[in-house]
Amino acid sequence: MYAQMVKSTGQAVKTRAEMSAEEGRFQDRIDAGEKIEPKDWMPEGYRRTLIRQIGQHAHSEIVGQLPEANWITRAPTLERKAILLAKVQDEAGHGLYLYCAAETLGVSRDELTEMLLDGRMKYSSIFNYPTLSWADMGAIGWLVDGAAIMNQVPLQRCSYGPYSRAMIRICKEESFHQRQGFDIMMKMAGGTAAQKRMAQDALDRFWYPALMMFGPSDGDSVHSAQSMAWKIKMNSNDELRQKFVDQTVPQAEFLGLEVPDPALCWNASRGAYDFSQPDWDEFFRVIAGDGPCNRERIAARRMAWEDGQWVRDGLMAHADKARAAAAGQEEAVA
Ligand code: BYC
Repeated sequence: MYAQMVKSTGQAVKTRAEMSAEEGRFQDRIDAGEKIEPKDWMPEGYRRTLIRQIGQHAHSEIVGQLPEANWITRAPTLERKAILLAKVQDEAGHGLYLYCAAETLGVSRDELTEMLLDGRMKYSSIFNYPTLSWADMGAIGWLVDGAAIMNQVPLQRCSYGPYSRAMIRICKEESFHQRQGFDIMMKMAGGTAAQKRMAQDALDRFWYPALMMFGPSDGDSVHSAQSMAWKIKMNSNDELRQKFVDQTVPQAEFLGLEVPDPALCWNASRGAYDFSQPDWDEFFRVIAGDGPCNRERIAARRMAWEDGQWVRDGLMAHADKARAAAAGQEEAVA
């Protein structure tokens, strides 16, 4: 039933003249900055695009727990372990708010999960890279959560009410995550020579994957034009990538680390850094399922889904019994 919804909506944006009267009124509401709520009329493409984006975002939060969970038992101190555990739990919470937001559009969490497991829905490319050392926990918090915030702060103002409201809480928590990552990097970069090398190695491995999180270059972004017209997306991929680079390079300098890009330099006339693009062939391979950890991540999600089947069955059986008991009581009263 929902196979259609994940099909690309990358068609040309309709002009006013091409819109039906209903579509025109809907676009007026968007242009006026009104929030669209679940029971409001919306074009089918708007609904499908939101399900795709919110669903993929939810999957990213859930799959995103895996690379960090890998380090919970190996965190260097009890304090670091407690902090990392809390962060990973926060990501689970983000996934749940986002699944709830997607459910308001008429898709169930089961359907979304099945689409993730059979490859019809994606999750962020970043989580297909392995976490090889403790410094990677610092790099993920600093760079990955940093990129996530850059992308998600504007989404607090997006046009769909439930998504924008979910973003407000998520962004608050992501800010804490970013700071804890930067704090790990400060400790590592200011530590022994070996610790500093670990921090640099983590930056070397996560820099370009972090830049890929913003999606392909604007010229290759099939959804941007329509999503921006509908305010499902507030900025283009390249705009946010540039903002991220401009914000992060001075932070790397403060840490005494080197961004792994020989072409990186300040462009005074643009008031921004010039930088090298990531390897886009690698990006497209990773999102097509052929990254370093894609198979491992999906296998972990499949195992969790199958292992949890008895819990879902038990809850359904309990709900059926409660419904039958309530119906029996009503009959007795009548
Ligand atoms: N990874 O037309 P485009 C987090 C796909 S943070 C995988 O530009 P769109 C977290 C795209 O889906 C990460 N796929 O697409 C942080 C499309 O394929 P489909 C999650 C990607 O949607 C820390 C195709 O490429 N954040 O969760 O306009 C700890 C063409 O791209 C990626 C969000 O999801 C990618 N990096 O723009 C724990 C934020 N980039 O769908 C967790 C909300 C592109 O046609 N999402 N693709 O098969 C967005 O803002 C937008 O969806 C994107 C992509 C900017 C990501």
